[in-house]
Amino acid sequence: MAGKIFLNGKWVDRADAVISVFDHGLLYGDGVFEGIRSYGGRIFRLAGHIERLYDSARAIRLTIPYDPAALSGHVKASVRENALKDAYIRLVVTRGVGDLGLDPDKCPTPSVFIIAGTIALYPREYYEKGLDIVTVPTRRNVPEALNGRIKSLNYLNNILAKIEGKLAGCVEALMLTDSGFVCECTGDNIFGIRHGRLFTPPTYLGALKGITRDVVMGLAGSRGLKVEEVPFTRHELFTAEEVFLTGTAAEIVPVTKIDGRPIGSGAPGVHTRGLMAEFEKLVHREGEDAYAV
Ligand code: PXG
Repeated sequence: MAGKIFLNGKWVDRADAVISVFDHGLLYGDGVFEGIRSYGGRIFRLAGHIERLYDSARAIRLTIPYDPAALSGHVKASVRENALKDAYIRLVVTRGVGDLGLDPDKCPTPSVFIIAGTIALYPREYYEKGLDIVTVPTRRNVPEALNGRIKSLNYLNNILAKIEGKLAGCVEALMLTDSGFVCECTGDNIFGIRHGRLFTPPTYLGALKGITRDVVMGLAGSRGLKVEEVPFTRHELFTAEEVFLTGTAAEIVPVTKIDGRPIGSGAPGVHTRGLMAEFEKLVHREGEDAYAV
């Protein structure tokens, strides 16, 4: 086949992978997406990502013009087309081309594209020493305005927080809810550990229901940790024994300082390191083989 990027049913070269300036994904951020990884040619939690994409689309009344099985097939093909083993896959569905008004009903055909590339891994140092993060002034969108469970193309809320975090010299930023509870980071979920409890904000506060978050909650039991989804404030993080972030790109990354307060001993904790090791094993054991057709 000629190309490497899936665009509306065709495989095209990078240079030909172009979208109209009238696409509402660009004009209004009207669309949904997933960031997916493959390890050794196996796509990790593909079914979970596909399900979340269809849920996001349903919530914004966007009809994806493929059934989930066909779309999963195209995601697998994107890995093969690019002869990749360890890949980062971006799957995007936009409202499609319309006019210069908001009305989504003027967009007859959604645009669908899949980019499979190599993953830019975070520096090793982040995993060995842990991240220093900061709470930023920009609050997470209130779910009543734009539910964080919808993985939409509207990332300006997160980008503003990212800018503020970087201005403060940090690679990740902690976002609070409107009422001051811990919500999540700009592209990662957050967890704390204390007295055998693993706690993370409930998604109803506006956090994304992360795929990696779900995996970690599943692994916690084997380490004797009791999982709790509860609202909490920064104080619970400052006084936690361990804190870490989860995301498809970051996987599990320890946090060792928040707003100038060292977390626990100031080094990645025993449970965090244990979960990182379990996660590493799991991603190589599980996953749908992109090359089995
Ligand atoms: N919260 C938010 C707001 C996210 O965007 C996660 C949590 C983690 O979810 P998963 O399902 O990946 O465990 C995300 C992840 C990036 C990047 O470059 C990350 C995400 C999206 C786009 C880019 O780090 N989403």
